[in-house]
Amino acid sequence: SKLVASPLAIDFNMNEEQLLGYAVTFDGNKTYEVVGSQIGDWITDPKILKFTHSAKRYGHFFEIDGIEFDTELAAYLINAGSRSLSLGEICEKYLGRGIGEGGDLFSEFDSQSILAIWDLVPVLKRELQERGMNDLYINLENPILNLLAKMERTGIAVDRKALEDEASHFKSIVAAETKEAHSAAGKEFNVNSPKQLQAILFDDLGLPKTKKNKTGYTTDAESLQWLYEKSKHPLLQNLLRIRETSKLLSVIEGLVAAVAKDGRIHTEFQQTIAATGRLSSTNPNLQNIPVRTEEGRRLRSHFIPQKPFTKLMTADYSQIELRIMAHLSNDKELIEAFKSGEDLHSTMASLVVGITPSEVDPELRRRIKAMSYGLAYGLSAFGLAAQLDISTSEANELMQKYLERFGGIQDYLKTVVAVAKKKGYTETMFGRRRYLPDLNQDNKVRREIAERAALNAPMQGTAADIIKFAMLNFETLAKRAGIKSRLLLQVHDELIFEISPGEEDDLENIVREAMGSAAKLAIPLDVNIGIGASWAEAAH
Ligand code: DCT
Ligand code: MG
Repeated sequence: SKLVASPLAIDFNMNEEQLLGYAVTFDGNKTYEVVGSQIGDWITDPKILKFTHSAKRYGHFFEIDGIEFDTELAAYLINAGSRSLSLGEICEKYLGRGIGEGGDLFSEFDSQSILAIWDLVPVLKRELQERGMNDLYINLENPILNLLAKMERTGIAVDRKALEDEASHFKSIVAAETKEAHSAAGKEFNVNSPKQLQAILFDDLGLPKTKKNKTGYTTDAESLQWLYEKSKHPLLQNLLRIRETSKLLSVIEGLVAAVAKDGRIHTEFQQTIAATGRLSSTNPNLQNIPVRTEEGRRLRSHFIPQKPFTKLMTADYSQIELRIMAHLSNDKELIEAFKSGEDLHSTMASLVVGITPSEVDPELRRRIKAMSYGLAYGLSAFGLAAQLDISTSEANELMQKYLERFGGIQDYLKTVVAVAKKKGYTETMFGRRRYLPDLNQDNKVRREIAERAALNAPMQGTAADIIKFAMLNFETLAKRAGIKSRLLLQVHDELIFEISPGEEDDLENIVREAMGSAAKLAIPLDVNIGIGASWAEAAH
């Protein structure tokens, strides 16, 4: 360690799983290249400050500490909508020079990369500073990079055998349904071929035509559902079940393939993809396992604790986007509705229609709830109409009434778009920006998409910021308390923990504190916690 000067810029060369070497510079002039899979203890020394590019990609495999600045992460924060975050692209953009063509670590190219990282640091720091995002970078995104890498290395245990059994189970359903589909159609055909499907449905069976597309008429799941309701032809039931089951099957196969030697799945969290600031999960995607279906819950039951850990805990924020909407819009009625402690959606529905909450029927509650989330997520009147199965004019009318009643929300949403148009970007409570150049587009379709993005980016983005702060709070509090229980996953507004024997109560207190204190809103953040022998059992 003593021989390594700080700060240093470092770049790694890896194959699938092994480090092949690395390059460093201590001054931006001279570069040092080292071959081999060994690095000294200094790589985990937090006092040896490092400049990196895309450090989490490496942190997925081995521990790196002391990352002071990551050029990919900073470039993402500066312009979260950018798809061009490779070192070459940001080097072109901010330094006006290239880093050469390909080559491995030990060529000219890589001394250029390492020098590019070094030179980019002050430039990107200035860009962050100018946008007022220094604190967000230092206090949130940079520490989250390290935490996500640690969570990825930890992974989550699964019952591989049970997942394999699920795969066989769903395979046999697909096979049986395919057989039935063939007999319903009166001949064998490839159920996955849109072309053959079109011939059977529209030519052979003469069923009503769906929407036109490039190859004829669409056969997507939604159209098949429509066609089933229209015709009640049994073939469509088989086809729909095949679609649903195949999707689940591919999720399961993805999970099975991802089980590592340690019996755990190590997803990769994408920190620099979503323009809102949300995380996504890939290889495999653990954020898209169906939540609401019986089958989805069964898949979650195969995510389990591994010795010496004994249970899993899930903790999620309830209605976080709506709480943020209440806070940002400062709508008195919405804040009251939250504070009244009665059922939020019924209370809101009663206010919109002018009846008492107890008079609100489930359908009205559902509509108002969809309305609220629609606003928070940037759904159009058209999308709302489709979701509620009502006409667009009915949806518009509902939205009108809703916004009249919650005038603060209406004012807020108008202001958000107007301000974003003027500034060119939206901001979260914590200063995360999203640039939306299309807000000043002449093209109406593109402009309206940008307007909806402007509406929901502050709410979704603030929710993303808050849960990230909660994760960091947890790390601090858990370390201070000396507990061994650990954070495994983040699924949007939910965190999943693995519990060390005897720590249930301590963990619950820490998690409540960490999540509850992540932001000060006009109404408190509400956290639900569940404990169980699997992810499904821990859900609530
Ligand atoms: N959701 C959505 N649009 C809807 C309904 C739900 O986007 N029409 C999303 C956002 C919240 C998340 O799903 C969880 O859904 P619920 O638990 O149904 O929401 P809730 O506000 O907790 O309502 P409830 O009191 O009915 O559980
Ligand atoms: Mg709920």
